[in-house]
Amino acid sequence: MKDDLLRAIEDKAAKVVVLGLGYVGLPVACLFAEAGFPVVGIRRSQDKVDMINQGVCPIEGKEPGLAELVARVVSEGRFRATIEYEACREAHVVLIAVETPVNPVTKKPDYEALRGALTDLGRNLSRGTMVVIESTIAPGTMERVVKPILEETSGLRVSEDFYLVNCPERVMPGKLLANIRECHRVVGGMSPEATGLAVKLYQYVVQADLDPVDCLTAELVKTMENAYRDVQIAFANEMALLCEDLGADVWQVRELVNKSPYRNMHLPGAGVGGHCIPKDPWLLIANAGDGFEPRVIPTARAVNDGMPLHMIDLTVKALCEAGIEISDARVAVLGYAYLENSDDTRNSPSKVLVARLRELGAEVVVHDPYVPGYQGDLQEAVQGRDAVVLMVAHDDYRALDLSELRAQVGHSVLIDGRHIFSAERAQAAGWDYRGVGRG
Ligand code: SAJ
Repeated sequence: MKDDLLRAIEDKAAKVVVLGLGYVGLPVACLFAEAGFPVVGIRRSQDKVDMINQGVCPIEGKEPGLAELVARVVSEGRFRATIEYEACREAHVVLIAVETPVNPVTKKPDYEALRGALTDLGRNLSRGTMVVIESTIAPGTMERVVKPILEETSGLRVSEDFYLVNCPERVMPGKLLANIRECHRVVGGMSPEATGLAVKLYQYVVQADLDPVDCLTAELVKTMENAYRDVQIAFANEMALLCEDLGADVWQVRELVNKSPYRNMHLPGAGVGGHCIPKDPWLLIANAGDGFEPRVIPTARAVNDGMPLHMIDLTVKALCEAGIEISDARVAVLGYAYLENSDDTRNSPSKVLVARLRELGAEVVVHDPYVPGYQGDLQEAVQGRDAVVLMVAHDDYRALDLSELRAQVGHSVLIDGRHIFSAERAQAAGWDYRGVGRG
């Protein structure tokens, strides 16, 4: 079994099927097709499948090279999409790249999409196939969820009849293709044979390290690397709140702290959004038993989730000092994406801020040069406003003429959630400037 698969991989004859053609699955499918493998992508929505089969990339936003690559591999007949799982029957390799969100209330993994993909695959799984989970999953999921579903629905035994591997993706919006090619990856097989076969396969698209490990280690690496970042950001945010309380400037303190060797204090800000940092810490601790009490991870999440609400506090306080009740205020929010110079709004802190401002009765206008629906004229957006709240460090906002902007607004409250304006310059331009981390 192993020799057949190894030969198929080495000859690039291995039929590769990718389940889930989103921002993870589509790029990796195209890269394997570009490498010379015959690739079939499976996605549940027929309209997206039709788009792809016409050589059109359904992913929004700036993804250098992706649209061209989709068009090329489709036109060369190396890649096609379908909604039919039967394509898995002839597959040598099946990559699974479906979403794995966490329940917003329980913070437990929501594996509905993963279970669905595994069940449909299991019914079409042939002996000798290698199954690779690229989705981010809680440590222990391969053993407790993936393996049982595949064995039960296929009647096959893992490591005897088919190979099973966890090879977590490290994609980033805006760098989907580059990250797949250039980021190191862990390759965690259910057996050393599986790990070896997966390393052999991924060498055709990954130009960085492919580190062979076991499944649990692979699951831990991916979720821990993002939890690490979340905790680092939470520390910076807590220091911002401390400096505000003590009347100091966290930005000056941070710069000097980072002059100390081996320090890398992250950036405080208006909140932590995106498709992975807010989610992966919860996946990391999801399967921990009673013997483990998570404290740092939940606390860091609470600190970061609290930052949009802190922006509300800064805004309400400043307006109150100007004699304006929040329920009567007219507020302009600059930035709706979760990240600078991006159109991605997943888990954006701005969503929390805007909803809360409206709950408090404020009349809110949102502007964002990247997000469809919010791209109007900035000067108009701030016209007559009592407060301007900066949530995202888009380059467009960094370049703003604060004097010109001041002339547009009614009252002069400016809340800087990303430290992109100089307090001195803002005050010189007539703004009542308040910034995260500036007491
Ligand atoms: N943020 C801060 N302070 C910081 C850094 C980020 O408040 O110092 C905020 C951002 O504004 C954003 C959120 O956190 O709202 C996430 O920002 P991010 O830079 O982590 O960007 P992401 O979410 O795209 O994270 C991805 C992750 N990559 C993968 O999952 C493969 C993350 O692991 C990377 O570290 C990150 O990109 C990166 O380094 O750019």
